[in-house]
Amino acid sequence: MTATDVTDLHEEFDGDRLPPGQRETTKFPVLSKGDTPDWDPETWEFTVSGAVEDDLAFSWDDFLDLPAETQTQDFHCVTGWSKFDCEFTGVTFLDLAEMAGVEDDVVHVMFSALDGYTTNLPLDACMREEVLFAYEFDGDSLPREHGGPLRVVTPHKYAYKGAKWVDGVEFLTEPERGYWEKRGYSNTANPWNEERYS
Ligand SMILES: Nc1nc2c(c(=O)[nH]1)N[C@H]1C(S)=C(S)[C@@H](COP(=O)(O)O)O[C@H]1N2
Ligand SMILES: [Mo]
Repeated sequence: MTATDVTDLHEEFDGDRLPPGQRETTKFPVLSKGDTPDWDPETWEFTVSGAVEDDLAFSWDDFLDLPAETQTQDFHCVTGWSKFDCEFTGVTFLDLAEMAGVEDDVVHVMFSALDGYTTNLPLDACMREEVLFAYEFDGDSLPREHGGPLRVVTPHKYAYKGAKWVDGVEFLTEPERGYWEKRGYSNTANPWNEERYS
């Protein structure tokens, strides 16, 4: 699959490719609030719910049948490291939103994950081509510790906005805060504005 390069998105935020206060690493550190949760491909289910015309539920096989794309993206962790040129393959948020039919009064989105993690974003921060539900990294299955089987990637935000082990997306008519947003991380998380903590 040919990759779409979205590593120029920093231009939209009037910033350098390396956001302020970040240092580049070629490693891919693991940051999780706890252990990597188990998952069973036979029983795993990914749901799209909330203020949508059609609730959706996908088995693992169904999810893999959805149209996918590959993008080259940068990854910015709030703890200060950035990793350039990550190749992620997955389903776009835009495609899933289109399938579900987002109702007019939706303003916000909550992602939930197998380890109990949650994270939130305004709808307009999700309706962007680079927000992916990714299941491959650099041509292989997404490593379990990095969120396999499925994670969200948000290269326009610090990486805590991308839920690893994601298994649910809920469309909301009021903003709500997720796991780290309730514990002092920035709700907005723009790396070029150093929105780290609130
Ligand atoms: N489900 C889940 N997603 C998560 C986390 C987590 O603990 N659980 N940690 C977040 C944080 S704080 C960061 S920095 C990134 C780290 O992703 P990585 O471990 O692949 O580097 O995942 C985010 N997504
Ligand atoms: Mo993080």
